[in-house]
Formats: sequence, structure tokens, C-alpha cells
Amino acid sequence: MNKYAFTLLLVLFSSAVISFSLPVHGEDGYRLWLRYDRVNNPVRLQQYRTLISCYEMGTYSSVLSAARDELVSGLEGLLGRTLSQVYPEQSGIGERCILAGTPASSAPVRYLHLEKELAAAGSEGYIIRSITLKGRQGIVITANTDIGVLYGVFHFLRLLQTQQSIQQLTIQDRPSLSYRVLNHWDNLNRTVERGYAGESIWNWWTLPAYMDQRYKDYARANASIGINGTVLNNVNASPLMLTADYLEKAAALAGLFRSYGIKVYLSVRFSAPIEIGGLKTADPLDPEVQQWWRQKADEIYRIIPDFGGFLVKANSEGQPGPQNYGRTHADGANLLADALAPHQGIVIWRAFVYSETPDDRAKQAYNEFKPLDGKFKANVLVQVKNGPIDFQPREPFHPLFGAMPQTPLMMEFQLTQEYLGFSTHLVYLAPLFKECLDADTYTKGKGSTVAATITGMAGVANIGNDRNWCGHPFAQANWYAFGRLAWGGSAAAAPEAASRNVPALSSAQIAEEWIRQTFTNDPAVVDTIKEMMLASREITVDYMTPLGLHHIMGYNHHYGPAPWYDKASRADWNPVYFHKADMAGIGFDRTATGSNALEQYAPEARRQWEDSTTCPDAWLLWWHHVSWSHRMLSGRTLWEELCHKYYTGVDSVRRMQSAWNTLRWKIDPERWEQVQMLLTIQANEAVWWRNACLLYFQTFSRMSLPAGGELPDHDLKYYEGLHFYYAPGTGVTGLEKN
Ligand code: GCW
Repeated sequence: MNKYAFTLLLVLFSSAVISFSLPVHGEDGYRLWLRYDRVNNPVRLQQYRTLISCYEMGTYSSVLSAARDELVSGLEGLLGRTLSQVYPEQSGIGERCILAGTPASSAPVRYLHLEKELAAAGSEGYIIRSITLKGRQGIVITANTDIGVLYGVFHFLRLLQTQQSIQQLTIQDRPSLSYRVLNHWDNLNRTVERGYAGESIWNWWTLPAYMDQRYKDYARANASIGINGTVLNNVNASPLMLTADYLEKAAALAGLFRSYGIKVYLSVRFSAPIEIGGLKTADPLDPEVQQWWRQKADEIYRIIPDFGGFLVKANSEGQPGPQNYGRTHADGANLLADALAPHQGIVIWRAFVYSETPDDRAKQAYNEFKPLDGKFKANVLVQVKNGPIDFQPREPFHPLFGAMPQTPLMMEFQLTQEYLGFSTHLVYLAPLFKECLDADTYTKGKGSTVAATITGMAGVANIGNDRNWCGHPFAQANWYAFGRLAWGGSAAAAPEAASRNVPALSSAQIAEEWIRQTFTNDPAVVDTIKEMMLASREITVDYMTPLGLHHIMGYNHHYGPAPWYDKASRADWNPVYFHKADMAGIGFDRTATGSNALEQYAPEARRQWEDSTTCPDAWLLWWHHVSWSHRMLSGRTLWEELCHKYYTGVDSVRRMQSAWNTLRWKIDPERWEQVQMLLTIQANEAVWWRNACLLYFQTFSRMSLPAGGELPDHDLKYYEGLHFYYAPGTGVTGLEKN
């Protein structure tokens, strides 16, 4: 073989190797918002390359080595070149180095004397600064703790990923809430209650020996947005979770997550002492039961020394609880709190309770919990859903916020879109979260926002083992937004936030950050996507549950519209219970003439809703039963407005489709195509919601659909007759009908 033929062969061979070693999945969404592709803006790239040429780390702990790995892989990807590690002398740094560490772990950081700034950073905050030390320029990322350094590293990488200037940095940040926790509703058989992104990411079968790469990437993603806790299993909990075998598995995850500042928590079943402990009772006042929980807690802390604590759903939707023994929620929570207290663990006790009584379901949690304020042990937090019913597309804030001043409260938001189109609808939830967090409870006078009444935030996870984690490429944004809002969504949140020197994050800012990191920094594309995202929640409200309607979806699986449904065994599981449509009108009267749920709010809060002639249209049917010809604030009659909303909702989804179509060649083909297909589903389902709901409500209003509007392509009977086998998220066998 001559020299040229040999060279040719070599070239062919190496290109074959290169093409085989390219990632099999193009842009498949797996990397979430941590893509670290080379910066494609030449001016920025130049700046970054000029300012960064090496790095120095404080002496390693496992957290600092996670920080170093992230910093190096992130910077090398973004800058497109390798960085050298420099080992600094006592008081110096390498030229153009990133210096990361705490004063305790790094001599040059100590030499900078940032004590004053660090005093304000708390135990999780950080400082990022441009510095000059002995004539050498660099950037320092420092904190009081190793985890603060890791958070700082992620912040720094975000600056580069979103192509911000890194000249003259003077950043100081810290979280506004102490507990920022994901709640997985994952079962031990890997089904996920209300999960629409495949199976559970926890492979309980192969744990603890096999540690999937996903577990680490999950931890990285969470740490990058400041999430510091995860509840691994469903609140409808299996008692098996507390057996030695499963605790081993949880311990393996905890061991990995520890390097990312994430504590593991477990949901527990209140009757576990009976089911796995062989006791006759789970009565919280029984000494044997108390001892059983104490021993269980000791056992857990022996293998998970930094275990976070327990999350409990008790006496709710059939779950056992203290009331089975005539005891209160406080008795139940305190039982577990006492067991965890010696280990600094906490109990997160859910307030999502309602029973089969004639009383308005919206009032029950408040009635149950408000009198218990002051009765909980110090390590109990009460976790309250954002609204008084159940994660609907729009609800007023829960009346418990601000009503239990002696009890720390956790906010519970739902990231998984149980009631907002599963993972086939594009719905960006930050505006829903912000609407609640920014609402004024007036419980301590004007400006007592919901955010100011909480100590932590829980998000019901939307994560599964789908390649892109969340099913819909845009559902990732809800995970991202949850973390960012728990970190910095409320300037006013107590008490640490007072020392944050940055304003509260807005939905738009969070969307922009996410788009730039996840899709592209091209400003025109960012704007188009951002506009879609910001409008999407209101659009969904319009085509699903406008004007304060709620809970009118399919029974059990909660898929699609079923406002007619009235066959559930309990009244308050039926859509008809919630909309109360009749010949006279529609809506739930929760004023003094009705259930008077209004009285659970402070007078100033009440005032905005209590009069049907001044109540904002968006909330009207939540609070009032009004006639079909009621005059809305918009000037239309109720029936006209209802039609208008449903029709506008559909039109707006179609506008989202057109907007997306303009991005055909501007983002990667894989995700473009996925979203395009999903938007088609969303558009079809919006039409379905509109037609089914309007045809049904029309049987009461007896008024006509808008002249010239699209006519329903089926009659009401057809919509009523639809049923769905294998709708995801219920864990049912497929034979059950809706
Ligand atoms: O929204 C309802 C869901 C249930 C869920 C319950 C809860 C985990 O339909 O699937 O159960 O809320 O929050 O406990």
C-alpha cells in the first residue's frame, strides 16, 4: 500500500470512529439546562477566554469535588478548551484563575478578607467577585460552607450559559427559604402517581448495588437550582419503605446526594407500626408505638446520618392517621417529631385533608388545622397546597397561609401537570406559582404576602425515566422554575431574605434563563419562546376552567373534560359538586349566603371577592353562583364571557403553534419536532375541552354559541361517552372505566 492510500484509509477510519463516537441521541433533552455547549457568541467567548484560564479549588470535601467537577466540565465545554489547575501559594492566585472555596478550605480566599460580605451570605449563600490579588486578576467564588461554593459555581456557569458579561462581578446571593424540597409521588413498583414521564427514576430493584448515572445528573440538576431536599416516595406510602431493605436503598441515594447538598426524606405510612412492626395499634399515645417510631428513627439515622425527616399524609383520601384513634393531627405529628428530634430531623405534616361531610371541601383543611396552631412540636412543619381544593389551573391562595403564625408552613406546588394537561400540554407554571406567592393575605396588614408566611416550598415532581426527564421538553421549565422560585422568588420572604441584595425573580426572568440555557441565546428565538411560555398558563385556564371554574375534569384519571360527571362515591369527587350549574346559573356560592368559605380570609382579602358585581372575572365562579346573564366586568354576560374564554383559549393555542412554526430552523430538529407534535395534541384537546364544556353548560343556559364561531364537531352524548383505558398516572390496570 502506498503512502497516500494509507493516509486515505487512516482518514476514513478516524472519521468512522468519530461518527460512531458522536452521541447517539442528538439533542434529546437529557442534559436539561446544563448543556455547557461552546459559547456561540464570538464577543462573549473572547471575553470569557480572556478572563478565565485556570482554576484553583479549596481543599476537597466531597461537595467541593462535585463543585470542581462541575466547574471544570462546565467551563471546558463553554470555552471549548482545557483549563489548568493551579495550586496557589498562601496568599496569591494564578493569573486569570477562578478561585473557588471557603475561607476554611482555601488560603488565598482567607487572604481576601471577605468576612463582612460572607456574614450576609448565611449557610447556603455565596459571593462571586472579580478580584485583583498581588497584581493578578481573577474571580473568586466563595461562601461560608462548601455547599454555598457549589451553588456559587452553578450561578457562575449560568452567567456564561446565558452569555452575560463576567467583567466586574459583585454578586451576592442566598436563598430566601430554608426548605426547597421535591416530593416524588413514586411507588416502590416504579409507577408514579400522577406521573406522565415514564416510570420512576428510582430503580428500587437494582438499588443499592447499581447506581444509575441518572441519580447523579438528577442531583446536579437540583443543586444547580438550589433544591436541597427530596422525598423519594409517594405520600400514599407503602409501609415497606421503612423496612431495612428499602432503607439501604434510600441510604445509597442519600450518600450520592450528600455531595450536592440534598437531604433525603421519606414519606411514611402512619400505620407502619402495625404493618411492619407487628403492633396491634398505631395510636400515637401508645407507649409501644412511640418506642417503635423512636427505634425506627434511630435505625434510619444509623445509616443516613443527615436524614431530613418524614413527610406524612394522614387521614386524607383513605390514608390512616391519628384520627383513627380519636387523636388529632398534632398528636400524630408530635409522635414522629419526638422520634426525630434527637437527630435534628423534621416532620412535614400535610394539611391536605377533607372528609365526606356536607361542609364545603374548600373549608375543611382550615377548620381542621387552624385550631391546632401552637400545638405542634418545634420540628413540625405543616405543608399546605397552594389553593384550598387541589392544584387546579386557578385557585385563590389557601386560607391557612398567614393563619397559623406559630407553625412553620411549607408551600406545596404541583409541578406534574395532573390538572394542566399532563405532559402533553405546554404550560409554564411560574405565573401560577407567582400569583399565589405574591398574593396578599393581609393577615399582618397590607403586604403580608403568601411568600412571607412560609418557611419552605415543596414541589410535586414531574420527573420520570423518560429520556428528557419530564415528558414534554417544556415541562423541564417547571422543575427549573420551582427551584429558582424557592431560592429567590420572594424578596419579602422571612426571615433570611431581608439580607438578599437581589430583587425577587420574576416569571419572565426565570423563563429567559431557562430558554437561554436549554435552547438558545438567539434573542429573537428567546423572545418568541418566552412569549409563548408566559402566556401559556392563562391560555390553559381559558380552554379548561375559565372564570373561576374548577375540578371539572375526568373522574379518577383526571384526563380531559367531564363537567357532567356525577357518579363518584363521594359528592366532593364529582365535577357537578364544584360548578353547580343549573337553570338559574353557575358557580359555587362561597359567600355568606353559601358555604361562607370567605370568612376564613382576612377582611381585606375577602373584600376583593365578596361582591359578585366587583369580584374579578377570573375568580367569579369560585365564589359566586350567578345567573347566565350576569353582567361581567368585561361588559359581556356570563354566558358570552364563558364562550369568549373557551374560544379564545383554542385560538391562543393555535397562535402558539404558529409561533413555534416560525422556529423551524432556529432550534434543533429533534426538540422542534417533539414540541410541534405535542402542540397539535394540545390544540386538539383544547377544542375538545371547549366543545364538551360549552355543549354541557348550554343544556342549562339554553343560550346559543357565538355566531360565526367554529361549531362543535360532535354532540354532547359523544363527549360524555368517551372513556380512556390506561390513562397514565393512576396505576390502574386499564380495565377500569372513567
Ligand atoms: O390531587 C390529588 C391526587 C392524588 C394525590 C392527592 C394528594 C397523592 O389526585 O393522586 O395523592 O391529591 O395530594 O394527596
